[in-house]
Amino acid sequence: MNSYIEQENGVVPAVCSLDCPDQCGLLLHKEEGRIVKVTGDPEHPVTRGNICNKVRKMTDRLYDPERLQYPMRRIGAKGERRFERISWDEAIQTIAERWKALVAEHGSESILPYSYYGNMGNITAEGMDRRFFNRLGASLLDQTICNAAGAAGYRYTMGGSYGTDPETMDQTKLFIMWGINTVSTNMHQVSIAEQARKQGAKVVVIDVHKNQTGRWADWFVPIQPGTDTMLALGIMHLLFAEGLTDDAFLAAYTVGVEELREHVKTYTPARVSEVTGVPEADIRELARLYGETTPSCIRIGNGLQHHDNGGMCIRAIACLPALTGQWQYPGGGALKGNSGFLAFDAAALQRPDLRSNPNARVINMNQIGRALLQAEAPIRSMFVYGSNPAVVAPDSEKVQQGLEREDLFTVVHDLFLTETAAYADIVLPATSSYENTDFYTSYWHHYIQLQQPVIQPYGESKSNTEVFRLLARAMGYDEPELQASDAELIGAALDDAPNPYIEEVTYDRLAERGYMRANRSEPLFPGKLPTPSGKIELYSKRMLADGHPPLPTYVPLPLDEEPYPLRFIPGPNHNFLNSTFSNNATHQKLEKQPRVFLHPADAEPRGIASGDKVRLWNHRGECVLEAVVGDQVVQGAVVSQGLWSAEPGTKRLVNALTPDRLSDMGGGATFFSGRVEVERIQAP
Ligand SMILES: Nc1nc2c(c(=O)[nH]1)N[C@H]1C(S)=C(S)[C@@H](COP(=O)(O)OP(=O)(O)OC[C@H]3O[C@@H](n4cnc5c(=O)[nH]c(N)nc54)[C@H](O)[C@@H]3O)O[C@H]1N2
Ligand SMILES: Nc1nc2c(c(=O)[nH]1)N[C@H]1C(S)=C(S)[C@@H](COP(=O)(O)OP(=O)(O)OC[C@H]3O[C@@H](n4cnc5c(=O)[nH]c(N)nc54)[C@H](O)[C@@H]3O)O[C@H]1N2
Ligand code: SF4
Ligand SMILES: [Mo]
Repeated sequence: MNSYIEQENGVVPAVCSLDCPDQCGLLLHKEEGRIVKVTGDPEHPVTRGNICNKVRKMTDRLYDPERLQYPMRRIGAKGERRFERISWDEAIQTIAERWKALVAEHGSESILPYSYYGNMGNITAEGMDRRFFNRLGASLLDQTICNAAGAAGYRYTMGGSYGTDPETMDQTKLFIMWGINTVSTNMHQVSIAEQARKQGAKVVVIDVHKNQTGRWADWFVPIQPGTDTMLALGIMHLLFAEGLTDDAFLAAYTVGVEELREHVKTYTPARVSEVTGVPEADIRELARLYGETTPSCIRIGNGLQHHDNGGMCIRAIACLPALTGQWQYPGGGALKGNSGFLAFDAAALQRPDLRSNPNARVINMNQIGRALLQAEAPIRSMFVYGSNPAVVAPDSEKVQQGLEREDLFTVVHDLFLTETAAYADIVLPATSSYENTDFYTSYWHHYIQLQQPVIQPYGESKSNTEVFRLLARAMGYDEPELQASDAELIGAALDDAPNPYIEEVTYDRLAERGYMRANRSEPLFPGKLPTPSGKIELYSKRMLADGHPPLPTYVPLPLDEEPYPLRFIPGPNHNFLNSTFSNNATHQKLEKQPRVFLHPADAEPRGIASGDKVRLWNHRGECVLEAVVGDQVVQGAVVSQGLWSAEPGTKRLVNALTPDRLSDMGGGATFFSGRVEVERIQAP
């Protein structure tokens, strides 16, 4: 099994471990035991040898001189970045002793794991760690930072994370890229659309910002932030009014069509135009184009759901393909995510039955700042891995205050001394995904891939699974489940998974073949959806029971707690992956500067011109960026790109400004619903 590691030279297969829908097949080129080049694997059926620029430059991150090599203990003040080297034994003993004392004195809930998908490997991100923290009885983390609102909204309509298979989209005739910056965030969706374009397909992009994706579109539709539900309802109104619906499909596969038909009568083009800023004629043209083109596919992005009304927005858009019966056609439908097809046996992997504290409290990760500052039953220790909350979590001033607490015992396991690790008491070095065994399930295409170790662990670094095995031993937990090997963990997740789409997938077969496809991916129809009715729910009783309007309904964004004039949309950028790469010189150089885009009508009254340094602020914090003035962004919104590293002396943490309110559904984040003021500052 260790053959790739032992191979000093040559080219070996791998999978990209980053939190990106494409989940590319890679080739790692080795010389003298080191990876010297990363390219795409032309054999991968979907990604076909093309990879993004940031991962082509991955070796600069893997072998960055700043990469952590050994465990460390803090010797300066929190945040000061002064540490000294310690042994693994000492690190693990220190953590175990501290945790034993906390459990005895304050209960196991005083300990909180904080993690996300810095490495998408399933046993790394949600495997042995879950077993360990279940046994410990720690507080649970609700992992809501990415797609919780949208997943909940889509589930009300469709029952689960099931969408169009990208491999059928060469047949698609109309793509609507809705709130997604595909060119940067899902590049193979662009390649597939390009293929379809050669057969005459059209691409529409609906966004608040005409970024690289908007510029690539055949038709760019600018829209006011947070008003997309209104546009979806306006399209529904016109589809019904103009007889463009597929009534046979609606009768067979949906519930609530008559209620919806009646409900959308009030969403007239005039009303929709007033709210969205999309001209009436464009709304009519868009509805007609959508109603008359088959197959069409809506690629639903994350931009929509990072708003207070984001769950409902995805819920509403997910109704559209049903109205024109798109699910019947290869290449038709919508794609928010496809993780349902590759769902593995999470209970067998994570073992919730090991929970020593079945009633452990749940902390929403979007409110980690608040949670760390709460006086009642305080969190006394936090273990952070696969995430960088000091940069990525909303309302970062609060997060920082929490991390500064002298009485908080913080452990960070990462490849780098991140902004979060700067506050740690103990820092543990993590292996990269190319040093580990794991299995990867895309949330966009239909392939499962196995990663086997390709290089030796860097310095003294260890994988997540190994760290939790060590901690289990040091805590005195003798359950054999806490010492399971990586192969056993993968087997538990896959071998008897209760998911018909992967019934053939086992660890052994995967090890033999490298990757495997979900064995049935298309027959959403005719078939039974995992909704209460088994059909697409245009009207949802479950929503009513959960306190939501049962039909898609437009709810305006709140003004924010304080009435600042501009809506701030701080999304990701092209060359970083969330905050990953933001600390690597190569990738920083590719992005040059953190910038903010303003409409001339917002910039001129403030005396702001392109190139000016500007200060953005609100009641939560401030941030200094370089202005770009132009009508590529809608009036009233300011857009930044990238979660830049918070190097000492800089003020470029965009999350200093973002709200930690939760969205309408799923406890999701509202990164894009905050408001700010902007002013020009003189260059120093
Ligand atoms: N290069 C790169 N790729 C990535 C990532 C990365 O950081 N860098 N991150 C990965 C992760 S974890 C995720 S979740 C995805 C996210 O990638 P996407 O799904 O593309 O989501 P975002 O980039 O957050 O937002 C997409 C677009 O929504 C727009 N938007 C914001 N508010 C609204 C609105 O109210 N209405 C409309 N119509 N548009 C709006 C923004 O301007 C932006 O262009 O990308 C993944 N891929
Ligand atoms: N303003 C704003 N904020 C956002 C977003 C936005 O669009 N705007 N997007 C949000 C979204 S969609 C997401 S998904 C989150 C993502 O937020 P995070 O999940 O925190 O993602 P990263 O910033 O990439 O940090 C991942 C960390 O994991 C580390 N890591 C990688 N592999 C391993 C491993 O094997 N083991 C361990 N222990 N560590 C590892 C990396 O070095 C890196 O420091 O950010 C959210 N924050
Ligand atoms: S980040 Fe995305 S596009 Fe780039 S190599 Fe990884 S999976 Fe492919
Ligand atoms: Mo995400």
